[in-house]
This record gives sequence, structure tokens and C-alpha cells, in this order.
Amino acid sequence: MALEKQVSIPAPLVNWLRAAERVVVMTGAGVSAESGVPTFRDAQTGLWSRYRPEELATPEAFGRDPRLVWDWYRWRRDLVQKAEPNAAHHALVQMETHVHQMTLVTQNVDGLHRRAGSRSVIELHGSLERARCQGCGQRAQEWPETDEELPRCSLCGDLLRPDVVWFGEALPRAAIEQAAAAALGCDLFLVVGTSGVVEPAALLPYLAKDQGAVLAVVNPEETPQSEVADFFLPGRAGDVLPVLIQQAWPQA
Ligand code: BV8
Ligand code: ZN
Repeated sequence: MALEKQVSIPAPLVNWLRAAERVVVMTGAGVSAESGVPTFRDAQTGLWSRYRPEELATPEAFGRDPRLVWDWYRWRRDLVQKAEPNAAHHALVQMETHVHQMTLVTQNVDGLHRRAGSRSVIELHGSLERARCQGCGQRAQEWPETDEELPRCSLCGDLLRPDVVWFGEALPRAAIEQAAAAALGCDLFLVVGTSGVVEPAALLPYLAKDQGAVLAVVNPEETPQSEVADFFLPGRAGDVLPVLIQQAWPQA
């Protein structure tokens, strides 16, 4: 029997979660770490070790060398397709069934929340699973990946690009507006697995706290948001979230 990590959840947080009408959960790469998907801060491995994500996830990098950027995204997509959602993703699916109104906002582009069964997921930074034409904007769920040819739009023939938000690009308007509205109207805002430095996503927890929501942070390390949070739960998402759900809604 695997030794249950000693996770202690403050009783007031359990009570808040049980009583909350509207809960927002914002996730980052840390929630997929236990699925084997490297976080942004993990040193890039293998042939990607010489690049920093901030250098590759930019329009400039794509303009300069679309083949390099596509190879990085193909490598990440292959890795994610082989990954499985972990206990943290499944705990959030369970939470959704208990909370009156839960909004899941993710910075992740790996699609694992949706694969785990989360229904309403706001993808602030897009998704690896989609490409879009940099010319006409047409989206594609699949496209030919060959070492020779770069993926091209079936409609206008222009280059396809990953349908993610790069540094320096605006977030999808609907996504950030929905996420901000949810933050402004929630009783409890839970931040899980993000270093909380990339804006504007990193501002959402403060919107919630400033309007009176309870703010809780789950992360093995302190983050800017954990400094101002009402509750900081040090630990891995896959250890903490299942215990939080179990204590808030003990199986009848
Ligand atoms: C914008 C998609 C304006 C792509 C991503 C100064 C100079 C230049 C720019 C800026 C600047 N100051 C601010 C900016 C803006 C910039 C920004 O914030 N930069 C930062 C670096 C300072 N933001 C932007 O550019 C945004 N756009 O501002 O546009 C604009 C407005 C109008 C019109 C035109 C333009 C766009 C930002 C989106 C970038 N795209 N991803 C892709 O994935 O390829 S960002 C990417 O990194 C993620 O999506 C995420 O948002 C971000 C950070 O990743 P995290 O998820 O936090 O992961 P990280 O690795 O950092 O941390 C992991 C955490 O997990 C750690 O805390 C760790 O402790 C924890 N952890 C580890 N294991 C576990 C765990 N937690 C729980 N359980 C575990 N087991
Ligand atoms: Zn096109």
C-alpha cells in the first residue's frame, strides 16, 4: 500500500470549498508534471536543452525558423499524446460534479483536463492539439507533418502555426474575458501548479482576492500568489487535490 503522503488540509478551507457556490480553479504546468509532461521551468531535455521556451514560444522565433518551432511543438505534442491525465486532473473532474458552478481556467496547452473529462475548460493560451493558418485563420485539428514540408492551410495554402498564444501575443478575447468574469464573481479561487509570473493569467487570482474571494494556492514551492493567499497548501497537485476532494465530499 503506497504510503499516503501526509497531506493536511486546513479545516476552514475544506468548509469554504464545501460551502462555495462559485469556484474558479486556475492551473499551470505543475498540474501535468505528474503525467510526465515537463513544466516550463524544468530544464528542457534532449535536443531542446539548448533552447529556453521563452525563445521558442514567440512569433519572432516562428518567423525566423518555422521548421525549428514546428519540430518543438511536434515533440511536445507527441509527448503529450503518450501522457495520461493524473490524479490531479481526475480530482478536478470530481470537484466539478460537487461544486454548484466551477470554472476551470488553464494556462496549459496539453489538453489533459479535457481528456480527463473536465467539461468546461477555458484554455487561456490555446492548445497544442490545434493549428491555425497564419493567413486566413482557418483552424485545423489535424495536418500533415512531414520532415520536408511545413504544414500548410488546406484553404489558402499559407503556413499553419500551432494554435497557442506566444509571448507578446494577445490572449483569445473570449477566454480572458470569461476567465476575468469568473474571477470577479467567485467565492473561492484555487491556483494549482503555476509559477504565477506570466501575465495576464497571473493577475486573475488578485482580481478574485480583491473582490473578496478566498484564495488558495497548491504548489510544492511558494509563488507570488501564495504570499497573499488565505491558504497555501505546499505539495504536489496529485497528492493534495484528491485529499482536498475527499475531505470536502467524503464518499457517502
Ligand atoms: C501579452 C503557450 C500583450 C505557449 C504560454 C516583459 C517583457 C516582455 C513581455 C512581458 C514583460 N512583462 C510582461 C510581459 C508579458 C508576457 C509575460 O507575462 N512575460 C513574463 C515571462 C514576464 N506575457 C505575454 O506575452 C502574454 N501576452 O502580454 O500580450 C498584448 C496585449 C494586446 C495585444 C498584443 C499583445 C502571453 C503570455 C502567454 C505565453 N504562452 N504558453 C506554449 O505553451 O508553447 S506561457 C507558458 O508559461 C504557460 O502557458 C504558462 O502561462 C507560463 C508559465 O508556465 P507555468 O504553467 O506556470 O509553469 P512553470 O513551469 O512556470 O511553473 C510550474 C509550476 O508548477 C512551478 O511553480 C512548480 O513549483 C509547480 N509544480 C511542479 N510540479 C508540481 C507543481 N505544482 C503542483 N504539483 C506538482 N507536481
Ligand atoms: Zn489559410
